[in-house]
Amino acid sequence: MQLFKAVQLGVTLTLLNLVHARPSEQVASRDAAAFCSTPSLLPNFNNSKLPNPFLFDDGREVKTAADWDCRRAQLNTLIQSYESGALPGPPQSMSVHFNKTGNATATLSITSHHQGASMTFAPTIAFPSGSPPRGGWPMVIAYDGLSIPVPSNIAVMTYANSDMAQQNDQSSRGVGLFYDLFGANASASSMIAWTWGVSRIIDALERTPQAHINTQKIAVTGCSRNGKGALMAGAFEPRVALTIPQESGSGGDACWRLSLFEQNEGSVVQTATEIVQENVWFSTNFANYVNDLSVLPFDHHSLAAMIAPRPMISYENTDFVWLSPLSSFGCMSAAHTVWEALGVADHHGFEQVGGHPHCAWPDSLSPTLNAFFDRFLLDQPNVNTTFFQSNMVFNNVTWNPAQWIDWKTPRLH
Ligand code: MCU
Repeated sequence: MQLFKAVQLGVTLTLLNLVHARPSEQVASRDAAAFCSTPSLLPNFNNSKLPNPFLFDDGREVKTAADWDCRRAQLNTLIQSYESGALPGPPQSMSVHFNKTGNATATLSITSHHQGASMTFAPTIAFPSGSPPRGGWPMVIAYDGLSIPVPSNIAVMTYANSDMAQQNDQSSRGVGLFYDLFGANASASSMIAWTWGVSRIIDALERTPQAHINTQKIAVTGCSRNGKGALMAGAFEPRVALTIPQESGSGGDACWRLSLFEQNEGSVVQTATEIVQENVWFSTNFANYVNDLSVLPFDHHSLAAMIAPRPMISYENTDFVWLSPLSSFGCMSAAHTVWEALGVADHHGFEQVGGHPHCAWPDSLSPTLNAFFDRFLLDQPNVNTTFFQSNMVFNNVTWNPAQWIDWKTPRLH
């Protein structure tokens, strides 16, 4: 665990050309496409509070659920441009081999070919025992291994995301299988490169019926740095049915602006200025904005809200100040307004407790997790999933929603 890792000094931040990204969401008509389009950068944007998720870039209000689909498409473009780097589409061609390696284990070997380059990654699957339900097994994709308990009737895929895009330190920039395919100078940060891999896994499973995985019932999880990644995958890949970031902290379910506030109030938390020096989770371009967060036309409440109305529950640990616990609580409170607006507040959960090591699972949280699995992966629609609570005593820092959230939650349904 490197939670208290010292800030690395003297790192040169290379400023690359701005990316020109496109939304991956499908837009119904040409009119809708124009309505949802956005410049990739908004040079006049300035807001020290959390940006109102219910405003389009030109100031129009988000009024319907369809409007939210458009707003999501705008956020998709903006977040790629400012923060994550560009998320490519599928490769020119892909071949898939499903290999049973034991009674209840298999590998899904995925080879991508793109512009003369090729690359293979092969996540493993552990299957439940017995025969699959109609439609196939639900499945959890676990970034770099599992750190939450998963019910025995859900398959678990282990996805070696750190092989897809390394995340050791600054020397990991452009290193990993993703960059073997797209080139070391691809603007994609490691986190969006991992997202690309999740999308290819789902593509591969969609064309591999003999794997008996239900591609409508796929969850993504990871802890800490991998929790940041799980959140981004849920935000950018609409086929992810359930997103479960665990102790993702700053860069995950925390907001940049709130983490800076928490630091200014005297806590030693991870901030955007630190994170771009520590690792390659975000694009080189993001370093252009970390010293004046007001210019970001989104924050991570917007990233999380891209998941809405699909379900998400995030878990945080109050014992580790570095995770910026107030920021996560405030950020998810702000994101929650979008699920509320869409009439599905119980699709968004947040639990923040202490008393356990980083990325260890306290049994006390299992009922909330099982409820999300039961309802959204195991077809039990009536299970209660209203969970939103924090045990945090925010020391000297005060969470004052009115200071950060200046919007009224509309009704979009
Ligand atoms: C919470 O995730 C990260 C954190 O952002 C880093 O600053 C720290 O070095 O590592 C954490 C982590 O991934 O721990 C396993």
